Amino acid sequence: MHFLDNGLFVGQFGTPGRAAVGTYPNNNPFASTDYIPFYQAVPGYCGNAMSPVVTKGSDGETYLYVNDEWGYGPRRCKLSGLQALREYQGTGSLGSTVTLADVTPVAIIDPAIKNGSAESGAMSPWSAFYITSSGTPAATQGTGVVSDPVFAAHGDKYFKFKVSGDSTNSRTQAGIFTNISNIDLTRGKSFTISFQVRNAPVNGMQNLITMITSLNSANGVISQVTAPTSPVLSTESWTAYQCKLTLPAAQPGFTQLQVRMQFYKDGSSPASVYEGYLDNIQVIQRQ
Ligand SMILES: [Ca+2]
Repeated sequence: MHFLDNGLFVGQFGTPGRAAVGTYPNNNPFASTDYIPFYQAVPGYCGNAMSPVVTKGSDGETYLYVNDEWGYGPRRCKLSGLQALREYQGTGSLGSTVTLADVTPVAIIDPAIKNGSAESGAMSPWSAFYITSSGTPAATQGTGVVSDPVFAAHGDKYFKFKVSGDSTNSRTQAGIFTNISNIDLTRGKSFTISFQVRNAPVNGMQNLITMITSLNSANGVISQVTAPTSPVLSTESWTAYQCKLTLPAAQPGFTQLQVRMQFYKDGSSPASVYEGYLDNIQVIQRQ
């Protein structure tokens, strides 16, 4: 069975074991004579599946890879047409006409949109920025894209953030941002942001701030929301992190959305250069 993230039942597939192999000849599933048919490979049938992984294919379809303790090992199920699912929502008083609006979640950043996985090999459409508490620019400013298929969390490339410390031993920051226009806020003011993050083994960052800002036509800030909790920065491996940011209801003069990912290090030394790594940024707009 599969569901939308709001709990709505979408569909089900598969073959029950008994339907797959017919009735138990001895009416005893634990007798060896009844046990044997389970070792046949039956389409749609997996027994005791414990490690499902869902992924999106290059054809846009959704695939489920799942183990099968009973039979023939891992298998793949294709969930055809999931990308065509739409959610419609509307409100109205009893007896009135309710007009439904499409509120299907919209991907606005992912590996194929806005270079969310750095796979283009360049920063665009992201821009790097650096901030120090003292206001004196950091001597080293070296954020960019690194190609290393072995190290990258997704694909072959990742974003590497690099900045030297603040001249007064306070906070230094290195971040990237991108501005996105053509966002229809009637489709939702909440944004689910997911990414994979990793810290440098020596002179790592302290943490990462995730920020969504709505802007007007003069690039003035209408509102700004940041992640409520901080991701774990591990030097040993990539950590997958997800948060949901919701803009306030009133968005007067809204023209574009800014997504910002910002590493920082407190108590930094101007003699040190700090590094952190980011990959597989995905932002989904939703109700
Ligand atoms: Ca990548």
